[in-house]
Amino acid sequence: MSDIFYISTPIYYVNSHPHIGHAYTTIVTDVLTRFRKLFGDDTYFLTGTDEHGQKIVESAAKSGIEPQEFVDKISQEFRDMWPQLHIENDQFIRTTDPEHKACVQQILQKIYDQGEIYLKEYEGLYCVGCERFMDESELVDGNCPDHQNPPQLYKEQNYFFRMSAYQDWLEKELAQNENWVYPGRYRNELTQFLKAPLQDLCISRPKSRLEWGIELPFDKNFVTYVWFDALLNYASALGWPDGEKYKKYWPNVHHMIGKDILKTHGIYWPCMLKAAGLPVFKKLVVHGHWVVGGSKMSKSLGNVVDPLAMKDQLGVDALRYFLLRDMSLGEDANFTEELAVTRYNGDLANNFGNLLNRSISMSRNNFDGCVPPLSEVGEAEENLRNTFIEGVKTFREYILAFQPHRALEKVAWLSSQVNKYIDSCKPWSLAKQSEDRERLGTVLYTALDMTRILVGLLDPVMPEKMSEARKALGLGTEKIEFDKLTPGLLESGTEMPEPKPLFPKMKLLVEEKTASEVTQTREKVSTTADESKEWFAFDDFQKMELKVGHIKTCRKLEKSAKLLCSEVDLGEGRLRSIVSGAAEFYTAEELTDRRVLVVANLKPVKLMGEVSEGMILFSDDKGKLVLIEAPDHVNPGVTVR
Ligand code: ME8
Repeated sequence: MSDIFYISTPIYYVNSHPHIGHAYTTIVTDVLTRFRKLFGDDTYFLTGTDEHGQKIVESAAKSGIEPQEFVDKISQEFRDMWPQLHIENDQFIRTTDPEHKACVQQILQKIYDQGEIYLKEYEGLYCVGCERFMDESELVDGNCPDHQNPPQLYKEQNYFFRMSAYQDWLEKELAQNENWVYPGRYRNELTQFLKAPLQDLCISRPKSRLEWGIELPFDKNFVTYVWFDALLNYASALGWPDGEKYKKYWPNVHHMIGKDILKTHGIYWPCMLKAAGLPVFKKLVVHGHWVVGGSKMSKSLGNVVDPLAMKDQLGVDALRYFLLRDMSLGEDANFTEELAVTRYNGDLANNFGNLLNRSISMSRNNFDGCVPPLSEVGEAEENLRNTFIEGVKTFREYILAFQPHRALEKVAWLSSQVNKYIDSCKPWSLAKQSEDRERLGTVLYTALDMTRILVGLLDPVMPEKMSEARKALGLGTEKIEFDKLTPGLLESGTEMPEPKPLFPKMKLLVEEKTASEVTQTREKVSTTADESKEWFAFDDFQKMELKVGHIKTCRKLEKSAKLLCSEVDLGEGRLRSIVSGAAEFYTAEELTDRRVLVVANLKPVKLMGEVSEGMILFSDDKGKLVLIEAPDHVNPGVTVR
């Protein structure tokens, strides 16, 4: 039976134009939806725009037009952009849609009738950028840290939702459900936040100050607070309470969001759902931010990346690939054109594109333009086939675990394995001897067949390019079903048209440094070494044994809030037990199956009763630990230098 998979993006504010951050969230959601479809699930993908609130009114005023005309225009920009990025959402919701407004009013009335909304005089500091009241402790030098300006002081009567009443319930939900929020460290952030008493939530704005919003059904003098309105889009879009889509897809809801809106989705939203009597969503998936050249994207810095300009430069599918491959979902990532081009050349042009091109060309040249016959299969073919069977399985697990970056790393590795196989079998030499013809056919068939599997795995990420790749392999335009992504299913004798390079090499925009420039820089560094620092010699460094390890299993140490104990394969024929202080940042499940760097010759110690025989390396950013990973294709036990 197929699973139900409903996934949403945030609905984006229409106070500014779509940028690469919005594009990333929507592309990653699109890719995950396409994969789930490929796996046979019944999917529904929602995105849209958030159109009420003070900041929209201010932006409309700056443009000199009425709010309605303004939101129509910018919402249309988002709507028009998505197909250009090969995004296939099932629905695009706007919070100015009449059906959404009716739903918000119905839910407000329901909660009001239960006595969970009350009126009170309130004084507070309001940040228009965040569209929320802020606590003084959140400010930095009197400014909102995200928007760099001071919040405004408001003293007014407002309606409040008794959110505080849900604190205990929410704490329990978070504690009981390890997988509710992914990655686990965002769950820890929420748990941490709940250590302070939860305040009731102000859910109205007086019309005397703001008219642009959904009127409260129980008081005409107020409109609804924009976040209370916006969050409900996830249910209103499906036709809550009795729409067919609602009945089918709720509560199999997965919300994909950026880390900036963790609090509204991880605290406000579950409390609102609980109060309204709706089952709570299934999973909150939180990704990090793209930073540009090391800085946060912002209009004032002039570094906001336009997805359409990037698409024109890289091509849509290569842009989608880069965004998914280079951001470890959950972490921040750097966006530069150079990184994008380097990734393109490395993974797409030199690795996969080259594989596709050379397998087709050699087969066409030697077998009348067709897929060659497969003869006797040897050890090399058996090994490659098994690697692919295992690889496809792992790939699927990564997708189901919301780790598309790891899935794509796997594909790049599989592709390089086929290239290595071709290099070691040397079909160009086999082609010279007529007695090697059968062997030549087997090698080229195997290369083409594995390439076909890679095309199937890459299809949800690069739909247009993979449609071209299928044509190049003579497969026609139909997508390859997931259960056909197994070796041996390519038909010998299939005609293949003359290949055109799918990913022609791209020029780096910034010239690479020449070898002599690099050396000069090194020399400079060595002469400017800080004398006051305590340096140690290279020989000392060599005393340390650094190795690649593969975490086979991991568990939390019950007696400790901070410690995790991993069983690590270091290629020694046994597993080492290593304790790390990372439980605040990673769950045991998240660390399992990672390739890591290990200090292998640390003297064993006992920590909380567990022997620890080494140290797993993390970067430590002011106390925040981030795992340092080795690529999947490096074997356990390999030395790190
Ligand atoms: O917050 N990197 O809308 P918004 C990655 N309307 N993703 C980014 C990003 C970056 N640098 N910048 C933005 C709102 N995003 C509310 C949401 S939902 C009920 C209401 C993405 O236009 C990321 O998904 O400010 C982030 O959470 C979202 O855009 C914020 O979009």
